Amino acid sequence: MSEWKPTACILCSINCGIEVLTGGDDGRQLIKIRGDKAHPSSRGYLCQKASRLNHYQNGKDRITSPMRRQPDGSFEAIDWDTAISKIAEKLAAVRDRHGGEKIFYYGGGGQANHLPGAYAGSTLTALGSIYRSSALAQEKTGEFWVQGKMFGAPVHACFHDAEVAFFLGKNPWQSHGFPRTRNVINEIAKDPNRKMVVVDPVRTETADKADIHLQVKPGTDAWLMSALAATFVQQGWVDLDWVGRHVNDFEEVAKVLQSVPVDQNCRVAGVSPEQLRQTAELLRDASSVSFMEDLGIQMNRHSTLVSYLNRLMWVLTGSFGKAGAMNVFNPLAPLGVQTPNRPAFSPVNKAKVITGLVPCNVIPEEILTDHPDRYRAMIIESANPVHSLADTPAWQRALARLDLTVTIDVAMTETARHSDYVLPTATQYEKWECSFFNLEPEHNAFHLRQPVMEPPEGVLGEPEIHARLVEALGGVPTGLTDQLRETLRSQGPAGFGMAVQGVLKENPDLMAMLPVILYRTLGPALPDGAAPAAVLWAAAHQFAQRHPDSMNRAGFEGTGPVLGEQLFQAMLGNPSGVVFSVDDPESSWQRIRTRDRKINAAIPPLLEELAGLESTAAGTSEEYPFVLSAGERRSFTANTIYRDPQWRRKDYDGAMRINPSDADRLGLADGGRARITTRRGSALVAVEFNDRMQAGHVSLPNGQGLDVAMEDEQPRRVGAALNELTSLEDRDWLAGTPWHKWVPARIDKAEA
Ligand SMILES: Nc1nc2c(c(=O)[nH]1)N[C@H]1C(S)=C(S)[C@@H](COP(=O)(O)OP(=O)(O)OC[C@H]3O[C@@H](n4cnc5c(=O)[nH]c(N)nc54)[C@H](O)[C@@H]3O)O[C@H]1N2
Ligand SMILES: Nc1nc2c(c(=O)[nH]1)N[C@H]1C(S)=C(S)[C@@H](COP(=O)(O)OP(=O)(O)OC[C@H]3O[C@@H](n4cnc5c(=O)[nH]c(N)nc54)[C@H](O)[C@@H]3O)O[C@H]1N2
Ligand code: SF4
Ligand SMILES: [Mo]
Repeated sequence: MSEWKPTACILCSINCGIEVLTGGDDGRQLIKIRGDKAHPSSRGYLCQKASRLNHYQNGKDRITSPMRRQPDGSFEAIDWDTAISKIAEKLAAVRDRHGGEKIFYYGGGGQANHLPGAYAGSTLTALGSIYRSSALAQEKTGEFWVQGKMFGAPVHACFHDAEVAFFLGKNPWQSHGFPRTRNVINEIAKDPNRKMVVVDPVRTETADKADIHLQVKPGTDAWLMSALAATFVQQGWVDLDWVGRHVNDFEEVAKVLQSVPVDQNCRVAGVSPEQLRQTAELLRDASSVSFMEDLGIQMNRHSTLVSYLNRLMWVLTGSFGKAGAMNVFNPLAPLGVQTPNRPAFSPVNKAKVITGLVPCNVIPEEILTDHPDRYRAMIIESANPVHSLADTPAWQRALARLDLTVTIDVAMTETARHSDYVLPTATQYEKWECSFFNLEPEHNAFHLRQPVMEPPEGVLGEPEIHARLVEALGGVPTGLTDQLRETLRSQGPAGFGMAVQGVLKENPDLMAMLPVILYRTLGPALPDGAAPAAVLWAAAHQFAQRHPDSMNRAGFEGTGPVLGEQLFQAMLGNPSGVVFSVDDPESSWQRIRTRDRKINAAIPPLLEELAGLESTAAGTSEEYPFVLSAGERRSFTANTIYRDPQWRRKDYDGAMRINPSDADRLGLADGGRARITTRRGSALVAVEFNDRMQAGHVSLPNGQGLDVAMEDEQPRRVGAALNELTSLEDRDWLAGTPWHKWVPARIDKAEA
């Protein structure tokens, strides 16, 4: 008899706890899904997307054997030993001929599977690879850069007890972004003492619930947000005593804001000065404000500047280090692959590498060149860059140019089809997995998920793939793992811990190999096949060392290795997740990592960009009169995790939304077709009349237009593949993040 098994939804960064019933003819279907009330942060909450997870688990493009591309472009199935030895041999050849730094790594984890990234560090170190990237470098790196300069620590909102919630280019009703999102939004909307502000050109579902909707013109947030910030300075509303105690170099910022032409900027942004003033007064009078920005500004013009202006608003309203405001959180482990060597710039374009990530838009340029430092090989894991990153044709050309591309995925994706080798891995319901999206300042929870079924024959988990690659590359000294396994057997965890420390002390270079070493030593000794969790042993001990007080408040007792061991055991023993860190908001002031624990307000290059804003914003042209938002989160989008379009209950074709007045003028029919053309490409799209859109602005949903195998047919495409319409060069000057929300476009009636 089947029983409810705890796991998580893997469709967005919130990773709500779920319980599933497995069954069906082969016993491998997720036949029922419900929210897990025992999950510490989601507490039973789910949105409409989770009930369809069987479309991921039993997706049509699933692969269950390593595949090698033949000269004619078709794929042959090969066995694992051949795959690992050939791949290791070819990667080693690139390393020996051109240098390991020519081997690029992309991915490492999607919305919920972050263990691959933790193990990949070992493989990359064995190869001497140092350049890498992930989807974060096409959305969050500008934000990370500003965050680092101003706070030196990660900060997140506390919406559950904020008096005012401020959403900037973010539609949390659809995209989520904090636990139990819709419940929290509804609570704020219902409470007469709490308010919500939304900055969005579209009247979104979130805007429907807001007290103030600043319906900005697309791409003009820099003007709007600088006018908002300037109002505080020009009206003398800044609490100078607070600023004096907590902020460095405020005068430099105030000087620039003093000369911002507020009314003129309002005109550029299409927002009335009265509404701006009303917003400023609301923020001024609030006891606490929590802010959240997202793709609406991060994939747009002046994106890093707007991330900065957002943070200046935290400063101007005193919204840091208190309940309901912005606060520092303690991540369990850093996101992404960690290796010792972190370059500051990319090798060819000298693009800024932020938090270890090369800007996604730069990568193809650094392959499609004759520069001697170009990348020569690529390992892609848990990501579909050919489809998901700007300029799909450039990515296809780039992968063709490489000596070798290896992709690790559950499915035959658009990227896999352009790879030399494809390694099939277990789905997230077939293996131990976890996410490091643990971003809560007050009660931070971690969820180690157990498999709910065995993987099919022929696939391996990523930790095993990396261990085999490392071994084939000779990355771990022979005998070391045997020796450590023996120590663990004879001396238990404490003796093992000391032995590991001894090994690392003697040979610090082995630090990056630790994940694979732990997987092969501690791993087999863990109960229920939990070997993939072995790397978390190190994460738990490191966390306990850094944040013993936060752990004590979360109910863990003691200090040092005892505390670390307790945390690791708590992860293994709580299949619905565990709270590992509890902090009060005021302690944010002790946890920011700037010189003197004050916020650094001045970022000179961004103040310069601000001072240089023109009196008009970049506009569209006669040739391309519309602004296309290329990638909107809707009720039935989930990146490319669900490949089969059948999962969608609504919006099967992923329609282009257009204001009815524009549509009428162009002679389009609701439910009909249109052709959309950008400087880069063109696509046929379904048309949806939608008065939530302002005139001149159209949107297409993200993650559509996949080439999916449909029952014995050739791959068939449903919806538009957006990145055939986007360009590499349309990107932020500082962070290199793309302007997907601001793509000039032309729309024509499609001939039937
Ligand atoms: N349903 C669903 N949820 C998801 C995902 C999914 O695919 N589907 N993906 C997840 C991922 S990976 C991410 S990164 C998040 C992203 O989550 P969000 O950033 O919230 O999602 P988007 O819909 O891409 O963009 C947010 C808003 O930006 C607005 N916008 C467009 N142009 C502008 C502009 O010029 N200025 C301003 N201020 N706003 C503008 C859009 O109208 C939109 O409402 O969602 C996550 N959650
Ligand atoms: N134009 C435009 N482009 C966009 C966006 C946009 O708004 N507009 N949004 C962007 C954003 S914010 C993001 S985050 C990216 C997302 O784009 P990607 O980084 O490509 O991520 P996903 O679409 O989530 O797909 C992840 C891949 O992981 C695979 N996978 C699933 N489970 C596992 C597993 O357990 N192991 C392995 N190895 N693989 C697995 C899936 O099959 C899929 O191929 O798209 C970006 N692209
Ligand atoms: S997609 Fe919905 S159910 Fe799934 S994790 Fe995100 S909010 Fe939760
Ligand atoms: Mo994302």
